[in-house]
Amino acid sequence: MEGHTGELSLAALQAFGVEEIWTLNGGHIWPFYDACVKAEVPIIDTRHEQSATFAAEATAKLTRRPGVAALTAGPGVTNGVSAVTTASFNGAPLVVLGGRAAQARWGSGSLQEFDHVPLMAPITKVSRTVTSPDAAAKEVHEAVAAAMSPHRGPVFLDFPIDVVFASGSGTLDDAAIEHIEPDPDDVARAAALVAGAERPVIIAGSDVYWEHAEDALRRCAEELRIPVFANGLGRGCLPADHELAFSRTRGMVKGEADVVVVVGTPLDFRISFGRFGDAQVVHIVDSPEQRAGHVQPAVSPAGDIATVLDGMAASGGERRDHEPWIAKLRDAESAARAAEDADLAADADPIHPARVYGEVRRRLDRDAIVCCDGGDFVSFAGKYIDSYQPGCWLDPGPFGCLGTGSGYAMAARRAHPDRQVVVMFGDGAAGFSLMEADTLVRHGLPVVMVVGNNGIWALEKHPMRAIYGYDVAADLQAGCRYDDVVRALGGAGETVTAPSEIGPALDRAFAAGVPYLVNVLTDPDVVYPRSSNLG
Ligand SMILES: Cc1ncc(C[n+]2csc(CCOP(=O)(O)OP(=O)(O)O)c2C)c(N)n1
Ligand SMILES: [Mg+2]
Repeated sequence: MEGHTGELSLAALQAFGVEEIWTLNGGHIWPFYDACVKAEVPIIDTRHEQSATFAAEATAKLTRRPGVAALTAGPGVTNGVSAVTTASFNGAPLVVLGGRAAQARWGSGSLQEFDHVPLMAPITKVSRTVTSPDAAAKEVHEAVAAAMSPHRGPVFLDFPIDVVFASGSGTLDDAAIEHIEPDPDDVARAAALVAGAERPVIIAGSDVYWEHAEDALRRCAEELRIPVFANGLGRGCLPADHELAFSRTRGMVKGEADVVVVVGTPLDFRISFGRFGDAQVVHIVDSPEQRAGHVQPAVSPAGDIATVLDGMAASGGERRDHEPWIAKLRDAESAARAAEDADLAADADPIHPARVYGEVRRRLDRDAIVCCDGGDFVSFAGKYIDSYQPGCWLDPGPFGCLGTGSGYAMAARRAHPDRQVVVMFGDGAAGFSLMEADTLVRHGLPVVMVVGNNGIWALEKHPMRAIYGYDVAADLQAGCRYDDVVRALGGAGETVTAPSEIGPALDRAFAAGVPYLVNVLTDPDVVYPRSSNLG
C-alpha cells in the first residue's frame, strides 16, 4: 500500500471498521482530511475538540468499534484531554490522531510545538509519535488493536507535520485483538460460591457490553436464577422488564445478599467500593489488571467475560433455591416503583424535575438512546430511565466529566439515524457544549435536548449549603433561554414553565426534524436524595 501518511493511517483504521472521523480544523492534520475525502469517509467537524473527542468516544460506545478523533497540534490535543480521560475510565476504544510540530525543527520553537506524548501516557494504552510515513499503517494498526483488546481504552498517536504530509508505503498484517482465556479453576470457584448462595445477586457493568457478553449474562442469570443489577453500559444488557432485572432495590444488596457477583465493572464508589456487608464477592474482570487492589474478593476470574458467565451457567450440580429471595426483591422493587408515581406525575409549580422524566419516559421507544450530562437532574435520569437494549444508555461514567452531552448525542444520531436520541442536560452542564447545536444543524443531526433548568449548579449548591450554611459560585441565570441559543444556531426549541406543557413540547421536539431544545424551568429547591456526594 502506497500513499501519504494520512492515507496509510486511514487504511489501518478502516481495517477495524472505522466509518467516520470527528475533528476541528487545523493545518497539522489536513492529510487525514485528504485521505477521508478521497476514501469518502465522513468528516464531522465540531466547535470544540472536547466535543469531537467525546463524540468519538461515544461512537465507540454505540458501535463497539473504534471511535476516531483527529485533533490539531498543541491546543487541539490538549482540549481533548478530559474526553480521553473519560474514555480511559470507561474502557472505551477511542483513537486520537494528533497533529504535531515538525520533527526536523523540533526544539526551535515552531508554532504549537509541544510534546503531547507524556501528557497522554497516563490516560492511554499507547501514546507515541509516528516518526516516518512507512511506520504509519503498522503503528496505527497496532494502536487500534491495543485499544480494542481487553481491558479496552484510548490510544494516542501524534504525527509531526513533516511526517504526516510525506508519502511512503505500508502493510497491514498481524495486529490482532487479544483474547484472554480465564482460568477454569477460578470459574469453578465462582460457580461453587454461587451454588452455595441463598441470596445471590449479579451487578453487571460496562465490560459486559464491551465484551459482547449480554447473551451470556442472560443465560447465566436465567440458568442460575440470579437477580441482576446494572450500571454504566451494563444497563440494558438484560432488558429492564426482564423478570430478573432490578434497579430500585440496590440498597438491599448490602445487608441482605450473601454472594455478590460483580461483573465487568470496577469495585468503585458506584458500588460501595466492593464492600457489601458480610456478602462474599466474586469479581469477574476482562483482564488481570482490572482486579481490585483495595479489597480482596473471594475469587476474581479474569478473561473473556462470556466464557466465565457461560462456564458458571454450565456448572450444574446442586443449587439452593433462590425463588424466595427473588420474590422478596420483586415485591420491594414493585413497591419502590409504585412510590415513584407521585413524583413522576407531580403537578407542582415550579416543575418537579421528576415530572420531566414522567413525560420523557412514556414517549421513549425501547431502543431510544438517552444521553445524560449534568448533576442532580441527570441523577433522576439514572433512577427513572429504564434501558431495554444494550448500548442505549450513555452516561459520562466514573470520571464524572460535565460536557459530554452534545458530543455523545451527535454520535448517537450518526450511529442510529432511525432511533430516538435524547440528551438530558442540567443547565450548568449544557453550557459546556451548547454551541455544538451549530454542529448538529450543519451536519443534519436532529436530536432532542431537554434542559432541566433550575438556575443553579444544584449538585454543588445544596451540599455546600448543608456543610457551610451558605453557598458561593453555585448560581446560574434563572430562567435562561437556552432554547434561544439553539434557535439562533438554526435549530428550534421552546421554554416550558407548566407541568402540563412538558409533554406537548416533547412531542414537537421529536417531530421537529431539527435539533430541538426543550428548556424546562424546574424547581431549584428540589434536592436529589443521595447518601454521599464526593464518595
Ligand atoms: C467538568 C466538570 N466540572 C465540574 C464538575 C463538578 N460538578 C458536578 S455536578 C455539578 C453541577 C451540575 O449542575 P447542572 O448541570 O445545572 O445540574 P443540576 O445539579 O443543577 O441538576 C458540578 C459543577 C464536574 N463534575 N465536571
Ligand atoms: Mg442546574
